[in-house]
Amino acid sequence: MKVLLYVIPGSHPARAAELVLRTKGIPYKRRDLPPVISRFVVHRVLRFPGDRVPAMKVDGRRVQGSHDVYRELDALRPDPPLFPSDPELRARVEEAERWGDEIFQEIPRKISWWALKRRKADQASFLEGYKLGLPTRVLVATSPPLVRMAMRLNNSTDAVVREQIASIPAALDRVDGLIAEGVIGGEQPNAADFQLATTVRLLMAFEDLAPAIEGRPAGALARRIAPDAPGHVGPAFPAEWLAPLQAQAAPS
Ligand SMILES: N[C@@H](CCC(=O)N[C@@H](CS)C(=O)NCC(=O)O)C(=O)O
Repeated sequence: MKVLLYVIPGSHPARAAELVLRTKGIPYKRRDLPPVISRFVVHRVLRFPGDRVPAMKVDGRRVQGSHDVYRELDALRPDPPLFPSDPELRARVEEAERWGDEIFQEIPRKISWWALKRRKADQASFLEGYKLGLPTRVLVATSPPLVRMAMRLNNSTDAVVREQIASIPAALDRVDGLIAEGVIGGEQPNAADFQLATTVRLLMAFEDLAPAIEGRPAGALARRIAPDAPGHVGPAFPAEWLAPLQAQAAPS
């Protein structure tokens, strides 16, 4: 069986797909693509139905999007399973996974382009370990048009980024709640663990956000599931945008 996984550097759902492949012990090859250009390559050149990563070929068969990738990998190698056998718990895991896929994932996606535009040198930290065919310093030096385009494609406006940051405390509460209820955080990670922990892990790459996450169950889970995530972004956001996080972190 030949598995090819298409990713872009720093992509949290792509990282999650890779972690699932490793957990299941499925041999795979990774193909690294530059962001934005990846959309054209994935859809037009590689002929996937959509234009995003994770995208995967299994013996030439195309599977795209974390939802479908997880289920494909679970069918290919059922052990260890990505979903609990108890139907009620499975439904809760699937609900958490869907929230991660559709809502929670968007937070770091939208804020990262905004921050990396302002902290150009930090882009290099996301490229570690990826092969894009050009030296990192060349990729970083030539990044501005790509970053501007990524901001447009992801709607990373000031207002949206501020709103996304303000939504982080409630999102982390939800992750902590899922851990407390035993939906995620068990000994054997399930689909929602991979989906949510990789998003929390990417948020922890931001110096502005890490203090509000470290020390929470969500932070510990993220470090356990995705210990070696690349990326580091120094202070980037205006203090007033971060106020909702500080309000929550402060002792009552
Ligand atoms: N919810 C989808 C999201 C896929 C997605 O948006 N992937 C991003 C990377 S995190 C992408 O392909 N972006 C291309 C780009 O920004 O140019 C999933 O988990 O599969």
